[in-house]
Amino acid sequence: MITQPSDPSTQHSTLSPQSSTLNPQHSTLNPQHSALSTQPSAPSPQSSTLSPQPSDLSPQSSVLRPHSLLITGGAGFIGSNFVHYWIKKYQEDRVVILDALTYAGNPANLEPVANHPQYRFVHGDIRDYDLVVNLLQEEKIDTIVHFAAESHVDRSIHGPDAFVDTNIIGTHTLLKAAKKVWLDRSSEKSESSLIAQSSVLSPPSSLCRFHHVSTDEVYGSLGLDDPAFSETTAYAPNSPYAASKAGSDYLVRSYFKTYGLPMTISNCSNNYGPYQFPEKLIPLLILNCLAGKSLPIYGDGLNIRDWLHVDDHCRGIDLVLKKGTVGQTYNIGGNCEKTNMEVVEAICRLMDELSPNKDSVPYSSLITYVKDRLGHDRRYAIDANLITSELGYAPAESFETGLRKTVEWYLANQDWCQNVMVGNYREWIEKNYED
Ligand code: NAD
Ligand code: TDX
Repeated sequence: MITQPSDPSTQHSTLSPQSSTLNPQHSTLNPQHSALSTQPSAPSPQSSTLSPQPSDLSPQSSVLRPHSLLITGGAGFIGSNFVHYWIKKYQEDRVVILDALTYAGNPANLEPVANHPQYRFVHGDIRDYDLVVNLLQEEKIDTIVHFAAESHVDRSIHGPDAFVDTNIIGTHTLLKAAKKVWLDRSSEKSESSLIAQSSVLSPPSSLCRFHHVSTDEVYGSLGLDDPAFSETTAYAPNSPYAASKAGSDYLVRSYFKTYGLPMTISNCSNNYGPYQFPEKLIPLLILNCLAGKSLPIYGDGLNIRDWLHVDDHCRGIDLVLKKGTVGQTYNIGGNCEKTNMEVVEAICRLMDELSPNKDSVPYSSLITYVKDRLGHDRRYAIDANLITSELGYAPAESFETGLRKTVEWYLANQDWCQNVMVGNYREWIEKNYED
């Protein structure tokens, strides 16, 4: 059952477990794929650190060209930007979005691309194994880009359960489904017979990729003089959010090491850009400026984050999908460390310029120090040398250009802002800031 609805009210389909219709557009394999082999060699018995180790996984380079993508969490901030990015760049590819539309998921984020002929939205949960298996089969998915998660550190402090459920159980459900469709079937049949039957089966596993979108927070907190996080930095997650992402990373790694599921992981730094839910620092500050509300800065405001414009993150994932080494983790960063005070001051300056407050009082007068986040990590920094040297990655946006575009986007999209600052959002603000 494939839906190509034209109006938002019909965009969301749910799959029946029995669904088996195949999309005829994907009945042939791209000949470029036939040269690929991504099965790992036998895994080594021990690993020396907690984080995924390129050397003992025997990663294998390849050049892959996705054709049918399942994008989980595609109605959220980064996922929706990635959907926009992909549809614009690869117009012929099938793009299937699976999203449960939690408080953070918003169909409006996808409106600009919802009428694209290759777009399909499925309203469903990544923990629904039958749904995911059916989707992988029905759409002959060759690439899963897994964004769906509970993603806000402060919420994980108030209620960690949802983080374990979605980030760990949900990721594991996706892995099981991918193994079932891509690997268990492959082990029963030879590759050549699969290609012969490609009009009715999913692509062979050598053409498939499970890409897991993770975070730099799994590495813990740095001191001011510590070297930036590299792919071999030992994991030391400090919040329930970070621990749940670390758990999901380990599961993804284990499905490669144990079963040979072709995977890659990217651990990236703090994203910012359009469509970010205003519980996160940058949109929260912009919208509080507009509302004349205080700008809450936790602790002393000297915690450091590395800021990455979401378009640069999408470019990085694109490179990993197409050219990344199977079994490898890549750190993606913006090469842009800022204290939270530097961030709030930059936003206030931009707001003074682009939307001056009517009494011409500088927005910085709204800055208010509030009680610190529990377990607040002091500094994150990303060493992106691997993705730079191996895949040619470089961020295109500076913080100045990216932040200006972001402020402009929020100013130009007031309806979007008003529509998300209701219900759950108001309850959250009250709970987190007014306790
Ligand atoms: P987000 O909170 O904006 O969006 C998450 C999306 O996942 C929402 O659309 C939500 O509806 C969906 N979702 C949640 N639970 C689901 C479930 N059980 N089934 C299906 N869909 C579900 O998150 P984001 O900021 O876009 O982050 C995307 C990914 O990137 C996450 O995995 C996050 O850990 C990671 N990440 C984010 C950042 C950042 O700065 N935002 C940085 C590093 C890594
Ligand atoms: O009101 C606030 N005041 C404040 O001082 C908020 C919401 C945040 N902060 C601080 C906490 C952090 O030091 O700003 C910094 C950034 O906070 P968030 O926007 O909540 O991001 P962070 O906790 O760093 O996590 C983000 O980056 C890594 C994302 O939310 C994660 O999903 C991602 O994995």
